[in-house]
Amino acid sequence: MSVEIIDGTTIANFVEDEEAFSASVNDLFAQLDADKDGFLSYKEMVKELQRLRVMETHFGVDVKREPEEVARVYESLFVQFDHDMNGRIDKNEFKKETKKMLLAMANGLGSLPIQMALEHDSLLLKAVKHEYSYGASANDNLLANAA
Ligand SMILES: [Ca+2]
Ligand SMILES: [Ca+2]
Repeated sequence: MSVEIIDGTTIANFVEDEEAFSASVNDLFAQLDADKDGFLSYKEMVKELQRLRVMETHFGVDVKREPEEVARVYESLFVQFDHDMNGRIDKNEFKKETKKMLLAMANGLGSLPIQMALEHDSLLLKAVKHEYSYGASANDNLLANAA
């Protein structure tokens, strides 16, 4: 876990960098695909949703929910990912929906930076690191131009 400053631009830049974004999403997909069959089952997805604590926190405040309610939300999220409704999520579906969710989050954040506690392997932390490396290479270019 690390605390980072993040804003909408950081996320949007990361998502729009096709190469960096694809690599990160593929990593995450491989991590979640516990039985390595190339698809995410409902069970595999629920694990990730639980890890992200989608339902347990609301702006960092713990909220008690009924188990039935949690299950309903997980199911509706799963269906949202499962575009062709075949009961499993393939890499394309996962990437498309993750992109959509991150862009929605970027829009929500706008240009107002907020402080967020990010897990070490989360996509958002990768977005922050992506910005660092992008900033670093931009500086290199400036130095190269100045020389
Ligand atoms: Ca699987
Ligand atoms: Ca599917």
